[in-house]
Order: sequence, then C-alpha cells, then structure tokens
Amino acid sequence: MSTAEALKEQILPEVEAAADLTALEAVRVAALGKHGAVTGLLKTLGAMSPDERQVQGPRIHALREAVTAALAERKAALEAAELDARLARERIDVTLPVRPAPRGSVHPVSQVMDELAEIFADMGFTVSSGPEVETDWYNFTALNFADDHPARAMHDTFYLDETGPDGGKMVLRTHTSPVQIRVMTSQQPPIYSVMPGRVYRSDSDATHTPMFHQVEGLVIDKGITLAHLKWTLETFLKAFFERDDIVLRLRPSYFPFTEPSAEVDVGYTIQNGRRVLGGSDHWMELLGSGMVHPNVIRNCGLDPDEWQGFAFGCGIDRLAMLKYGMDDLRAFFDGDLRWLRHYGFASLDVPTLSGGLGA
Ligand code: 2U9
Repeated sequence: MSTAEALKEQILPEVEAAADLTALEAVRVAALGKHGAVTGLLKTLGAMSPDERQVQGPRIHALREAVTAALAERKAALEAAELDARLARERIDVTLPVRPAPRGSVHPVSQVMDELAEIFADMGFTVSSGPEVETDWYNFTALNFADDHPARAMHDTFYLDETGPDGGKMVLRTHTSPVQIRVMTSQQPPIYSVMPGRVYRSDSDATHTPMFHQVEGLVIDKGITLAHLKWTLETFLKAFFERDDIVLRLRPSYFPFTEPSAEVDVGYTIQNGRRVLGGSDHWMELLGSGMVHPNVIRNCGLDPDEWQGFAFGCGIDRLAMLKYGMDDLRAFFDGDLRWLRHYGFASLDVPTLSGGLGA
C-alpha cells in the first residue's frame, strides 16, 4: 500500500470520528495544515524523478481531494446537527399564554363609566373631562348660584385655603357641571357631550360618601325641548339596563342651573321580593335634569334666544348598584378584594352596544 493510501485510511476515519467542529478543525490542521501529513506528502513531489512523480502525483492529489471533500462533508453535517440542537434548545411554544392570567379586575364604577360612554358615543355624544379642583366661579357662579343663594349650602362644599387664579375661592368640585361651563366657553355649539367623573361633598353615611362619581350630560343646539331630554334619557336607560320597558316620569323640581327643572323617576316592579327596573308599578328617583337656564347660557357668552339646551345629572355609583345588585355604597371604596373579585369585571371585557353590555 502506498503512503498516500495509508494516510487516506488513517485520516478519513478520523474525519468521520470528529465529534464537533473543534475536533474536526484539529484533524484538518493535522492533515492539510502547514505541517500536516498530506501537505508534507505533497512537498515530497518536488524531489521525485519525473517518472516517479507521474505515478505518485495523481495518488497524492487524489488523497488531498478525498480528505478535503470528507472534511467539507463532515463540517456540513456537524453544522446542521448544531443548528438542530440550537433550534430544539431555543424552541418557543407560541401557543403558550404570554403572561399568567391577570388577577386584577375592573371596578364596577369604571365598568359603568365605560358602558355609559359607549352608549352616549353611539348616540353622537362626546366625552369631556375637567379639573377636580375648581374655582368658585366655575363650580357655582357661572351656574347661576347667586353669592348669597341658599343653593350653595345644598352642596356640602370642601373649600381650599388657597385662592384661585381669579382671586376667588377654590373648591373640590361638588358636581361635574363646571366641565359643561368649560366646554361651553371653549367650543362652539352645537354641543352634545357627557361628563363622567369624581365629585366631592362633605357627607358620609350608608348612602353618601365624601367622594362619589357623577355623570352629567349637556346638549346645546337650536330648537331643543324637554321632549329631546326625555327621549335621550329613555334611550340611554333602555340601553344601559338592557330593557325595552323602561318608563320615566318627570316631576317638577328646582336647580339654579336649569329652568324648568325636573327630577326623573324610573318605574320598577317587585319580582320575588326584589326590585326590577321596568314597568310602572312603583317609582324611584334616579336623575335630575332640566332645560339649561338662560343665565347659564349667557354666562358662557352665548345668546339664549339663539341657543337652547338640556342637561341632566346622575350618580354613577347608584347606577352601578341598581344594575349589578349591590346594596351598600361604602363597599365601593373599601378596597376589599373579596368584594372586587365578586363584583369586578374582566379587564378585556370592553363593553360595546353591539357586543352586549352585560357580557
Ligand atoms: C350646565 C347646565 C346644567 C346638570 C344637572 C342635575 C340636574 C342633578 C344630581 C343628580 C344626583 C347630582 O349625583 S347627584 O347628586 N344632578 O340633579 N344636574 S341638571 O345641569 C347642568 C349642568 C351644567 C352648564
């Protein structure tokens, strides 16, 4: 057997046995490197006689090609195996949830705010918001509360020590009505907007908390009447309580900012000892409302002979209690996780009219 054949029988099994790319590189250097066995054999060609070179030349070159080919084949196999191992190691199961299911839940007040915003948005209303610390002017004066008017005492107001930018008193807003003033003084009518938010009154018992949530609505347009007000409230309440048999009754009332003013009662029936909204066997007071007082329209720089409107206000906490059957207002603000887990809503349940609000 020639030296070339002997080397081939030695090197090819070494190539095959190389377990990884580092071992294979060592085999390559030992065979084809500067001082490798095959390289050494190639160097012997120069010292051979022409006849001998004619015989040994093809053998030695064939050896080099066989070793080179075997090295390339083994390298490709090892690289493919390494890639497979890496893919297996770094495999991601895209069907697994990205994070554990959320443990928090949406508070019923937030849920009701989302629901009513959806309903009014479907009716063409925008949603407006404003500051919770207000000046006396926005909270009272612009709304036609005279300085010495007893109606100011109707709201148990939290006054701040600081004075406002206009030099007047600052208050924690007692209703969301100052947002309507801000909207009317910054936007051109027609205005169709609802204002949900926190309000503050110094009052605390089973049915009152010092902070509670209100939604008020405002329409300013031409030719607006009480009929538009009643239709709007009926349409909203039917969608909100998901019942077509909601009946409303307007009773005369008094608010400084509306004239005429009306308390709005909603009819209910008793079923299995529980109050169920709908029908007109019994009545409960649910909202306050009225036609926006001409003085308020004037205070906002508009001509009351040109623009009329209606407004309404309602406690959001009360809406939530009625819809979801909760009986103690104070539980809303206790932060009791058991209560929240029972009454809370899944964070991804976005309420829509088309998707079903109660879903
Ligand atoms: C402007 C003009 C008129 C908003 C209104 C009521 C009647 C009302 C109470 C219901 C229960 C508040 O949460 S509650 O205590 N609200 O009775 N609110 S009309 O009238 C406005 C508001 C702004 C510029």
